Amino acid sequence: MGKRALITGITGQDGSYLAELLLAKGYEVHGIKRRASSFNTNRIDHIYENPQADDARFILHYGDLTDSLGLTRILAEVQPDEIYNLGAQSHVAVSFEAPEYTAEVDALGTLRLLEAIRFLKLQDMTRFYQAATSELYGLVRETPQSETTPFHPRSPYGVAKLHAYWSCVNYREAYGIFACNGILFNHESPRRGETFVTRKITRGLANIAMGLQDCLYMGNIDALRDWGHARDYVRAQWLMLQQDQPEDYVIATGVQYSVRDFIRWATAELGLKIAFSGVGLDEIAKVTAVNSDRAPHVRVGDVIMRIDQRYFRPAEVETLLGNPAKARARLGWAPTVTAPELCAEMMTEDLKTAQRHALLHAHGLNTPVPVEG
Ligand code: NDP
Ligand code: GDR
Repeated sequence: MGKRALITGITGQDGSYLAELLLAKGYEVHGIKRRASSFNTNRIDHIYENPQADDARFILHYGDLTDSLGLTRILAEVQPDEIYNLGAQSHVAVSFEAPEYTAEVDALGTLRLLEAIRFLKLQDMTRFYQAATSELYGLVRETPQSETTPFHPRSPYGVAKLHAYWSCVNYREAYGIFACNGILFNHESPRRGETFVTRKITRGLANIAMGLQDCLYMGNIDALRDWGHARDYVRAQWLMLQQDQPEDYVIATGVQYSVRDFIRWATAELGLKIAFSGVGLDEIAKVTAVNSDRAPHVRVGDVIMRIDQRYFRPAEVETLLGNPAKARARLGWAPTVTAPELCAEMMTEDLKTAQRHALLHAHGLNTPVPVEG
């Protein structure tokens, strides 16, 4: 019989790719989903199975990381071989607006799961993956960042994830739980949440190309990140739990670009040439050439990006660059998609969606409005 996995955050970007991976490997996959007033399963609808079927291998449970008893009940029922704790309030900027909730979910939620493993005496059978993050490094002390680089988080999100990181280490040391922190650098995909910077750019530019939005409003476009593809990164999550010993690993590409670079690639995918001008909050990006018909609503001279103070954070993480040498050596893991390739894939998918929305709009049907983020 295949293994049984429990994924928190299964409706998120990583949860959906990880569920696909585990199902393909023959796992029975259980996921915890939050009750919402509207459907929140669009990333996993394609793998949903009839729960009444005897051979169903994909099973959802209502639950929330703020609810200890509910989590403990689900663990007792499922008796998982592996738990992947991907659930989180994962938006850094939002964590400044909702610091207490972020700590409840991201810090204490992790503790609740570890404590449930201990309480139910599952430590000999259940392995635990914690979605740690490069946001732990925050104000970076050395470059590139590795498993031994000191932490200095710069947001309530980062601070909460630091608590979770150490809870994981502590339960490993104190109770022998097979618990691993995956210190993952930014990873993206066409399923990325719409308010994270890469998706905001590809979605916004696709909407501009199709005449559904006028301009993209951005924050700190000089921030530097190490971006990889989510599909590659969930493979690393699984690999960590297949080792003989529980350890923590940095997962990154080892290559760094700016948000500005990402905007340039995304516009180039649309056949647009742009020039940045102005400084600080007055900086803009203007179209200087249109070389294809992928952006039928864009003209030379259009201003397609402006800076908006609203998208700056009270404390910024200016630069992140990971060193994935340990993962390469011990897990045999390597990324397969570069950041420019990732951008091209996201741009293509968002352009298809925008074209569809433009068609609906032209026929007076409902079109989703641009999102803030
Ligand atoms: P998403 O924001 O796409 O997904 C987050 C998931 O957590 C969603 O399924 C969400 O449910 C769920 N969730 C939120 N709050 C709760 C709660 N109170 N109880 C239960 N579930 C909850 O994140 P990603 O898939 O991008 O990231 C996965 C994990 O990895 C997160 O923990 C994130 O912090 C971490 N991480 C992500 C990185 C990245 O670059 N993507 C890098 C490093 C770490 P719903 O769909 O209902 O909102
Ligand atoms: P991050 O991702 O904060 O690194 O956290 P995000 O894509 O939100 O920001 C990356 C960088 O871009 C800058 N930026 C903007 N960001 C957003 N969202 N919107 C904007 O308009 C904008 N303009 C500039 C940001 O200031 C930042 O420097 C992500 C999340 O997935 C976390 O859960 C995860 O832990 C880390 O990556 C690793």
